[in-house]
Amino acid sequence: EQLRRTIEQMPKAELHIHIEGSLEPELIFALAQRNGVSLPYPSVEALRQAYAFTDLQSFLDIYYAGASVLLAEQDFYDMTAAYLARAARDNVRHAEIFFDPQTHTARGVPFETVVNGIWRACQDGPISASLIMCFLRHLSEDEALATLDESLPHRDKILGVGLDSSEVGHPPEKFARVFERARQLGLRLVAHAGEEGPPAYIESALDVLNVERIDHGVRCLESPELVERLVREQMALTVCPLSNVKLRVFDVMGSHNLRTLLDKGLVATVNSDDPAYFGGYMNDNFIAAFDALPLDATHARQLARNSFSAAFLGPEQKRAYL
Ligand code: ES4
Ligand code: ZN
Repeated sequence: EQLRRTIEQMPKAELHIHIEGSLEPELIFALAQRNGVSLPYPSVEALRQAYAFTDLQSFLDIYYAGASVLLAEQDFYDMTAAYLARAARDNVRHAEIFFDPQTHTARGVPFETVVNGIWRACQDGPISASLIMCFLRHLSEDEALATLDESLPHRDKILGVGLDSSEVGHPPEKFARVFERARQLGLRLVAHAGEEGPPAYIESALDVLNVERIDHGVRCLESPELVERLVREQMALTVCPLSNVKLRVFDVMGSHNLRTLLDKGLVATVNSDDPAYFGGYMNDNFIAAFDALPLDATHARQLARNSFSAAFLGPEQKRAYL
């Protein structure tokens, strides 16, 4: 109906997309064949059937297995080009793309192969895009610091740093030094917090890491004091509705707190997280949430507006969208 067309046609920014999570099963199989990598699944259908997650860790195990087919710079280019073309169809005009260099350097793929392939696709792409390098929080801070050092020759290609992978047991404090170093280098700062982890992780991401946006952050509602602060500071939350249901952060979409976040004045945005694994891209996330929750066209426009106000764009580019 009309609401659906409004959602589809609105210009929007995507601020929470893991590029490795955009790798569709068909492309995983094509790259496996091209690179002579053998997969533990006989077919595209069998791989897709393995996408039955019970929590974040059960997803991450399959996500890291899928990424194992990425070896050459062209593989990273093709993956990124496919995402950008798909996002453009959803009227995404700007994307701030996460990548996980340690997932690849640990397998012997050079850092420059990863960043150059992704970056070149962004240069060639149909929409504006920039790169946020994420540290894997299940690894040590020393390994994150080594990754930051490896990125320095590519400083001009990287807008910021983030923190992803297994949240519980790996609080933001573990990465205080590497985020301080990144801040001194002029990198923008974000972190996943309050997806599976408690509100205290959101607070330490703000107080210890000095992040400028919170990725997910949906568990903030468990702390009224934290909500008051996030509203006061107009701190954006990059919410990922389909991801939250697939990883059982919420049992069903009808239980998602997106409407409540907006009602409280929080700067929530809608994003796809790992679209190839969670059942949809940007507009699919909007439509799934809007079908299940009491949200109307005013909320849709607010979410699109929030996506540009929270984007790391220059004031003149922002004004063009706001
Ligand atoms: C992720 Cl949904 C999510 N959470 C944490 N780390 C991730 N990496 C890719 N997707
Ligand atoms: Zn994420």
